[in-house]
Amino acid sequence: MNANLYALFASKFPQDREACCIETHDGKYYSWNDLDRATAKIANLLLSLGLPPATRIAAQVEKSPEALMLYLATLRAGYVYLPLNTAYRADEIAYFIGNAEPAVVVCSPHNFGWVSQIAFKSGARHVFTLSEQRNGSLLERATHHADQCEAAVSQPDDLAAILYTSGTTGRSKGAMLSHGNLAANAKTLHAYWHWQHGDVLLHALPLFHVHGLFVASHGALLSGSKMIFLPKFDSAEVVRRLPQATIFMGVPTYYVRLLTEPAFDRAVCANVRLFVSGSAPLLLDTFNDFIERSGHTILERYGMSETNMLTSNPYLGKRVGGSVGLPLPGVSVRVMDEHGHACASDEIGAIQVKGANVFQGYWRMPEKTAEEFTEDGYFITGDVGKFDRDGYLWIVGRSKDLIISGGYNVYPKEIEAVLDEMEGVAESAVVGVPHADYGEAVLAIVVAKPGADLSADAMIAALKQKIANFKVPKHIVFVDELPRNTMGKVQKNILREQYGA
Ligand code: MLC
Ligand code: AMP
Repeated sequence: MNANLYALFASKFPQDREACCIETHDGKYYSWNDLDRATAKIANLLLSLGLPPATRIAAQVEKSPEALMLYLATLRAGYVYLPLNTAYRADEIAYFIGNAEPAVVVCSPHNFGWVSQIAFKSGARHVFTLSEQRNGSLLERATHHADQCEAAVSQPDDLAAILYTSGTTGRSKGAMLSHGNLAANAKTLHAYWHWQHGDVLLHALPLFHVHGLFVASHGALLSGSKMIFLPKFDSAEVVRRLPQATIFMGVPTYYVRLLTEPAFDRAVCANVRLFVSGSAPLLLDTFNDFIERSGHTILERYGMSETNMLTSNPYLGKRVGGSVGLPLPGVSVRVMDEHGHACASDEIGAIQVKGANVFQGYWRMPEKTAEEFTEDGYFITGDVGKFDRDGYLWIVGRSKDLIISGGYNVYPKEIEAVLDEMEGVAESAVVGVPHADYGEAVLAIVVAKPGADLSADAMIAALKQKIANFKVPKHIVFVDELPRNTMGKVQKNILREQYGA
């Protein structure tokens, strides 16, 4: 049997292929036939390039139906999709492209100059452009290709996508996800969240992370449901569109912002059957305020780039605020103490997971991959938590040094390295502090070199040229020295306490 993920989706398209598959914020309609034909054309264009199997197709493009089609076409042609956050700057893109060595890079027309330079230098053979307004060389070239294309024959372990993510240390690592990994999770969530034909997904998430690209889109594709595509999250626009939707998904910041909209009330949500939150902790206050305002209990779930979704509060049973719910069917989740024994209920330990959803390893990093798995094949998530007596999982912290700001991951080490290279900086420490809107915000604590005259504003402006905006510290504090323990390690807990407010 063909394990190709596109073939799976195509087998679930609704009978009425002229029905609406995607509606955009500015009133464009795409039918299932449109989706099928356009992905065939793009897949045929990719196939015409004579690329070897498992070639990476990298994309740093604004959100649009065509951006989703590029992903689906890559699957259909049997290549490997590498989505990149649109906020990334030149140094970041150079790292990902240099590391993944894609043969094809697709970028926004206005970034063509610098992206193509990086791409060709790294050995890419083709650079296409795609704008959110449906133009650019990708579609111009694809137009000349046939609108039918048999999905490539894929094995379950064949790679479908590489997502760059965290790393407890050092630079980002490419998590390799196979057709089998993605299909297993998509099918599980389809059943667990009761996706059905006739659902309408209000899609406001970006298309370059697990949440928006896989969890949200795969659910709609597997159930033949329509998506309403917003180019980005805008709380007023979501309130305007929610009456037409049955499902909405977002990071906690989306829910915090929806609650600030005066027009957000029960009537707006009358048609919605499911609100899903994930990617970062949902505060209990937000969970409770949302029930009061909308009459809906948000379903919180937990996942990672390396694993897709791991746990979920139940669709029909009790949704517990503050908990990430129960292990999904087919996913084994355990909490282990430092001696490698399973923790008892309510005992805190390391969260480890196993299942058909768990990735194939980090791209070209076999040692790193080996380090992150236990001898009996469990992936060590780097999250710390506990199971309660009812079997619900609670995440209480992270053993990895990671800040999650508005659902985006920021690695303190990466920001510290950039800060430490700046003129006049002796050393720095970057921590996450509570933030009402983003959940956590990035704060930098900097020690200046003797005689250096540093300005926080100038440093922030300089950082914005070098790294993605969401990684740039919201504040920089100057100190004479950083607190250290007897081993000489910076005590970040002290900094978090001191500057958290
Ligand atoms: C934007 N900015 C952020 C930010 N997003 N700063 C910190 N954290 C963020 N998340 C910057 C902007 O660049 C801008 O900088 C300034 O903050 C104000 O912008 P904004 O108008 O507030 O930003 P906005 O465009 O509204 O974006 C905020 C957001 C967005 C929350 C809507 O970040 C978002 O959509 N986040 C979702 C991320 C996501 O999909 N995560 C899923 C990961 S998958 P300046 O300097 O220009 O003013 C995963 C696995 C799983 O984790 O389990 O799901
Ligand atoms: P990423 O590597 O971007 O996929 O981020 C995955 C990380 O996000 C996980 O390891 C968790 O730390 C965090 N995360 C995802 N969902 C939740 C959630 N519901 N609650 C708390 N943390 C979450």
